[in-house]
Amino acid sequence: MKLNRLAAGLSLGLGLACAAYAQTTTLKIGYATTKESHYGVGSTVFCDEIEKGTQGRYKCQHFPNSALGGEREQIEAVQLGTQDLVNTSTGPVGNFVPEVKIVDIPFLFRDYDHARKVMDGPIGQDILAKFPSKGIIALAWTENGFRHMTNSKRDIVKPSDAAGLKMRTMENKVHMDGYRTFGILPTPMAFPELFGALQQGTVDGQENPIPVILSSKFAQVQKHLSLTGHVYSPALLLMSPRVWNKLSDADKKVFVEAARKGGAAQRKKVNDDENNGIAQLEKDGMKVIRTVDGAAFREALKPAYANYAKEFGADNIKKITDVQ
Ligand code: EAX
Repeated sequence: MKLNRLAAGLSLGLGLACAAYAQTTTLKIGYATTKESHYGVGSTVFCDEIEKGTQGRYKCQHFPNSALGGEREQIEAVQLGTQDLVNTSTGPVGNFVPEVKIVDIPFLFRDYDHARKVMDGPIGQDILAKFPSKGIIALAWTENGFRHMTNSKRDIVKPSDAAGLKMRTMENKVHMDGYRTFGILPTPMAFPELFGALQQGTVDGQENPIPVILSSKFAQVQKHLSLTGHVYSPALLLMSPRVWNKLSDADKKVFVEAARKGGAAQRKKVNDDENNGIAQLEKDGMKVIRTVDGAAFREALKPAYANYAKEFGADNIKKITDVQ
């Protein structure tokens, strides 16, 4: 009798332990840069929030430093369902969801406030709604930051200084078409190959936000940094529909809210890096050009803008630039 009770107790305990175990789903989240970088900070807040909000039923395993591949590969994996989450720049996203391309236009946004207001407002939210029909769930906008040029050859103040430089770009046609008007020779390449390409001199330069230049230690392989801020680089927390479709409505709300909080934390880290990181890069040996001739770059871009207007609609571009 006693033994029976013990056995029953044991099996009950084991059953509960199994149930608790079975209830925890670990989601794979990937991103391009380190766990300490803006992507890592945003992803960590997101993951902490889903764990709290689902009482531990969901948690994450982080794959920083492009461990799961370049951003295009990770988005494909999310679409296929072999990866659960990716915190990615919009770089390759327009190849999956064409409606995203408009926010990749150079010199579209005046500053961070403008960009964030558009992303969080009806225009940005309408873009997020385009993802499910392409087999991807867009939980929220996060952020990569305004992009600046670095190179190993010379100071860039105006477009003629950039002319002739072989620059790695993202796999993004909107960027490449714009940068050609600066005279740059754009070379599209996945991010994981970039450090080696800079080191070996396969390309002269690249362009990325301060948090990426810092966390990827580009100061080791690039001498010149020009604060061109020539394009805003939005980012997104994307999720596989395979996981999303299993969530209850309440859990879906938890995930979306968590992604928004993650995005806010990521933006704060971008701000911090913009404020403190440039001095750090100077200490690391970079020569920083703060007096970039923005007007000359905008002027150079005019022919590309005519094409953007054709492709995206001048009205749609104006709707974005009009946001105050
Ligand atoms: O998203 O590819 C790039 O240059 C991106 O800015 C980087 O991977 C972070």
